[in-house]
Amino acid sequence: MKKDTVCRLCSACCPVTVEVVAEKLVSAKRKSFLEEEKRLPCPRLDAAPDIVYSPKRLTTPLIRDSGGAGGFREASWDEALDRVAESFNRHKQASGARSIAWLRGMAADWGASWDYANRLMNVFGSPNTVGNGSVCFVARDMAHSFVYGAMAFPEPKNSKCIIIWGKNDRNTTLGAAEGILYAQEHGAKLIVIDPIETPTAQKADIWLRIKPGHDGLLAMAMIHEIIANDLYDKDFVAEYTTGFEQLKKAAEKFPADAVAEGIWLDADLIRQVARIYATTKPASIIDGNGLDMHTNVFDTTRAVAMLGALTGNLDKTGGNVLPQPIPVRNIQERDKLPPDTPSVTRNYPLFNNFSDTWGSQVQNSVIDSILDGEPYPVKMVVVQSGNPLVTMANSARVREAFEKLENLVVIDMFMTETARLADVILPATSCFEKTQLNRASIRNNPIVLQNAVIPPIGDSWPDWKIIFELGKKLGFEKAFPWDSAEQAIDYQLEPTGVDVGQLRANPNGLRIEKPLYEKYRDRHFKTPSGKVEFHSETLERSGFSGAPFETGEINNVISFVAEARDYPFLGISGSRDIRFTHSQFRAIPSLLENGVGCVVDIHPHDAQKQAIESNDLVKIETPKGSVEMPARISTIVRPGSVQVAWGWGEYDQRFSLNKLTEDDTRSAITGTSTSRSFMCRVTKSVS
Ligand SMILES: Nc1nc2c(c(=O)[nH]1)N[C@H]1C(S)=C(S)[C@@H](COP(=O)(O)OP(=O)(O)OC[C@H]3O[C@@H](n4cnc5c(=O)[nH]c(N)nc54)[C@H](O)[C@@H]3O)O[C@H]1N2
Ligand SMILES: Nc1nc2c(c(=O)[nH]1)N[C@H]1C(S)=C(S)[C@@H](COP(=O)(O)OP(=O)(O)OC[C@H]3O[C@@H](n4cnc5c(=O)[nH]c(N)nc54)[C@H](O)[C@@H]3O)O[C@H]1N2
Ligand code: SF4
Ligand SMILES: [Mo]
Repeated sequence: MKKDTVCRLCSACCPVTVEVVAEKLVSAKRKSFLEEEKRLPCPRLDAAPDIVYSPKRLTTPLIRDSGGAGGFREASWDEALDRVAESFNRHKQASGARSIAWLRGMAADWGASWDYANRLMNVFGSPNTVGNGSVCFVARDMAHSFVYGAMAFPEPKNSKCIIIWGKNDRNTTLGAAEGILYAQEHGAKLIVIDPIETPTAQKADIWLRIKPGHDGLLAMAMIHEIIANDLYDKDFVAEYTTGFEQLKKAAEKFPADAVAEGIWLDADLIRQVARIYATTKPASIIDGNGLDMHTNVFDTTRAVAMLGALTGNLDKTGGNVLPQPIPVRNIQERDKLPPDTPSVTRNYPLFNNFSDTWGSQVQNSVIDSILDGEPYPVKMVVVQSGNPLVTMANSARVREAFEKLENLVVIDMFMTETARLADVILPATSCFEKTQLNRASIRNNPIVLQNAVIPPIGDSWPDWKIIFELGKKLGFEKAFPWDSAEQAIDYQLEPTGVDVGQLRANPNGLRIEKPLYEKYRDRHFKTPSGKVEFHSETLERSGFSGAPFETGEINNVISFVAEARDYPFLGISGSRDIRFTHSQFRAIPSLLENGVGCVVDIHPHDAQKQAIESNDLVKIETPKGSVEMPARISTIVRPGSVQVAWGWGEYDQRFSLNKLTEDDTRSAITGTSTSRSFMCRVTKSVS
């Protein structure tokens, strides 16, 4: 039988059709606007049955008794949830509700169950539901929102010029990658900005091999070029923007000739790219995670976002389009928090408050509070759909913090590096075993429902059920009156006039409003001035740069630059592998068996100097730690830099990239530390 749902094996949220036989998932296929033979395959989706029916799935709650020799024993849900509720209450009594934090991963569960976790913690009295948006796209979302009130999404399919800026959709966001291929076939120019010669870069008309972390300088140089040559959209700027003169002045500090060499680029090429982008309409910019994990992400992506507004490509088909969020009920119950309950992320007030949906997003703050008691001690953590021991910067510090916790609860489908430290593990269902509302479709029509297409494996529970039942154990029956996901979704969707029944009857999605462009003509931008803000008074008032990079400097871009004498190579946390999502799926044989994966890419010149040959084991060190990986000799990296494969720490701790990264230097606005690029030492391992 064919069934429709949304794949959540990564954050791309692809609508899919699955084949189910006798309640078993047999296969799954992405939906696409392209004809069958042109669609891009996704190995993870192809392996969905292997993931769902993996013998390594957790199928029952596990408890580690204190004093028990470190091992887990199986437990009933009743006992496990009682244990968790008891710890919640004990900590609340001893140190206050705020001594408990709920830490959420990004990749797996970008859905409404975030609202549920927030709701539970808010009614319990702890403000510490913390996500990982400081390293993922939420910091960029905030930058876009400061410029034009929301994150604008590229519409590459209808573009004539596409800039892919720190993104690799071919491996990470297949729907977008198909749009790009389609546009290229229809004559669109493709410009790729990436320090690595990715397959996407190879297909580009122009590839800018930028120095990691220096994209802000490039964006400012482009803005300067466009303004200085009168290539901007004067009508749009005059009518719908504010702060143009301040932006112009800031950009004057970054002429292409002054910045080019320091960012590994050619000044003529920067000027050429600026001109092509400004004069080929419509043009879209696809910005990505390559820009996110740097301390300067906020101003960099503000400058990138401004390019779209400056050239009149904002909210036009084929440009960068503002979302049409649907009016769902906010069910987070933030107002139930007692007043004066500062969250551990309180040092980042602008980031905490910019969006009702996201809330606290500076994950390192949780580590500070556990280790340093800053701003107060956290003693218990619940990790939901995340693997922080592998995915958070500065792994050694993260491990130290998790080992210090009095209680750790992990909600996951697999036994992870993080779960091994837990005292209670709650087994979650996979995305194919649960119904939920996708955050993606709340922000952008059409709404597509994620459907449970098969029953739960073993005694695993969907995340919503785990939270609702824990809520009830804690005495919050009123806040969690629902017995099914459908009831909760209907409650949340009530203001839209749409319900689960209607969504199921429209498996390809339901639009609340037809797609609209140039919405700013009769709806204001959701900024304080109602206009596009090239200069933000809110930021200026808070002591930050009103226009991006107003001081003319970008500092602290790459980790350990001060130690470069001992750590002379520039290490880059590599692109995502299409077979895996972050630390996930290395235990799935059908995904592991195809080809190499965990490698460090070294340029032939550098390899030759140290007599490193292909597959030799290489040690990479930073002041924080070291990893070892086989070498791949490759010209995709620039001499003097290496690309380190991402996400292998779950497979083998020797490969765990975040042992190399630091979280000492952070953006004062978004708390982001640099996990993308670091100075390092590269030597052949002696075996
Ligand atoms: N297969 C797969 N898909 C995924 C995921 C996954 O783990 N695996 N994760 C999901 C998640 S949570 C996210 S956030 C998205 C991310 O999706 P993408 O944004 O596509 O992320 P990456 O592939 O990590 O990085 C994109 C590109 O940025 C480049 N880059 C690195 N540093 C810099 C820099 O300083 N400047 C510039 N201009 N480029 C740089 C890298 O070389 C890489 O080619 O993918 C989602 N989809
Ligand atoms: N150096 C460096 N650090 C990075 C990155 C990088 O590129 N380089 N990328 C960063 C980015 S953008 C992100 S988003 C983070 C990702 O960080 P995490 O979110 O911690 O990444 P994952 O490894 O995908 O962990 C997700 C966990 O959720 C589990 N899971 C899957 N589905 C479900 C479900 O439905 N319910 C529950 N309860 N659990 C589920 C999986 O088994 C897995 O253990 O890492 C960040 N860290
Ligand atoms: S890209 Fe692949 S794994 Fe990610 S949501 Fe789409 S089909 Fe699933
Ligand atoms: Mo992410």
